[in-house]
Amino acid sequence: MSSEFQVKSDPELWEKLGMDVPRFSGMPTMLTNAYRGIFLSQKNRPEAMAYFDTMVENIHTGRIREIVDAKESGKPVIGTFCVYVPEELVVAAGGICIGLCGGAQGSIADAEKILPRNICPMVKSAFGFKVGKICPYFQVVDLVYGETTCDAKKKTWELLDRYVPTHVMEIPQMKRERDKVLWVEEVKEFKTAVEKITGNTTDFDAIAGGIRTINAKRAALQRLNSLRHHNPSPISGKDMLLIEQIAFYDEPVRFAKKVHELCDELDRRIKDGVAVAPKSTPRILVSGTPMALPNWKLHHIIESSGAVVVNEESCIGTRYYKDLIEEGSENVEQQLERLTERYMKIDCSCFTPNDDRIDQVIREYEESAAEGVIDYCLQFCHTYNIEAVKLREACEKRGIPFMAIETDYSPDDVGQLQTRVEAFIEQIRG
Ligand code: BJ8
Repeated sequence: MSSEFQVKSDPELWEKLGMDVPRFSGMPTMLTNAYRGIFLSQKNRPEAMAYFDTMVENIHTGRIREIVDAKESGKPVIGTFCVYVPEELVVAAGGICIGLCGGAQGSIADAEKILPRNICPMVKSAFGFKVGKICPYFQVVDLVYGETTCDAKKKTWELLDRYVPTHVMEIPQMKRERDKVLWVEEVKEFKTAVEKITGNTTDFDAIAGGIRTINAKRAALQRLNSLRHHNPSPISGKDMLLIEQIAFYDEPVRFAKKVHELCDELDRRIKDGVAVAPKSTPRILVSGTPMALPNWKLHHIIESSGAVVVNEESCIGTRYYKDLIEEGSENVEQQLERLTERYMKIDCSCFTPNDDRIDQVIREYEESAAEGVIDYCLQFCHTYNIEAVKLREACEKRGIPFMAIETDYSPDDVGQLQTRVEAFIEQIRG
């Protein structure tokens, strides 16, 4: 596939979406080269990865066309930046939900013309995509729904609203009974906003359908993650991360089906002893801040240094799919309560206290038979950075090798990170 792989272009479509076409036209070649080097150079990939390769080839064309067609048939598109915004309700209302977090260095300079430099690269990258008109997903959304998780995000939404209608969901910072009361109210307000834009009422059956669809997507990812925990690993960490990223822009029913097809292949691989690395390969759990497309920097460093990533404790990872919504509610009120309860289990460091997350990392470490933890923190993300102190203590107490990394999207520190990661892997090898 490597030589034929080509990220596709569609200047006519991009023009129609109001993009900066001359500037964006170099992007497919850049992405093609990066993808060939990082993904297609891997040995012994599962054959079912072909679907996800195709999703990357069509990332700026085929998938966008599908979304535009759906829009034209009356399905509005809602963009989100956080796994606290309930996509079940978008699906219930007949809309399309797209994750808009930015993982590229290329849009940072656009953002820095307006935003301060010393804020999280994920926020800058997303904002830069919109102001530079260099992301077809941002161009296609009807509205975006932000949240009040971290300071960088919640203040950026005020500015983003100048470019695209931006609603904000208040996410409490604690998880007491009274916070749950507020949270359920916020979920109801979100439901109303989604209904308004879609023009559809989300009744009991529609919500039940939305919950079933997204539960099925999360369950497929759970199955995949538990298969990839097998030692020796039947799939690389890079491929797993890619699938976790695609989960935020693919059509959910098709995506779940393709994930199950991959799982069936991994089942066979495990039975036949087929793996991407020998059993003796050091196994790393990566925890921390999310890695939005096309941020493959740390995984590529780890896996080209002779280790394999066996788990992502991240919102583009297990935090997104570890919990399902209990089905079988009797009325809409109960559906929304159960939905909120599920969302309240997400253990983002924006909450205080957040000790559940520390326990969760240790649990995932054990389940994935990992041999070391690399905690990944995007620059200027204070909550994850400070929470790394507790995570380090918990790991050290159990004798788990631990390393914290703080970085951004620039390639400048790759050499230095590579040296540190190699030393960490040597420490695991003993
Ligand atoms: S639930 S992790 S998706 S807020 S990394 S922008 S917190 S400064 S992404 Fe997140 Fe929701 Fe939490 Fe997950 Fe701010 Fe930190 Fe940047 Fe972050």
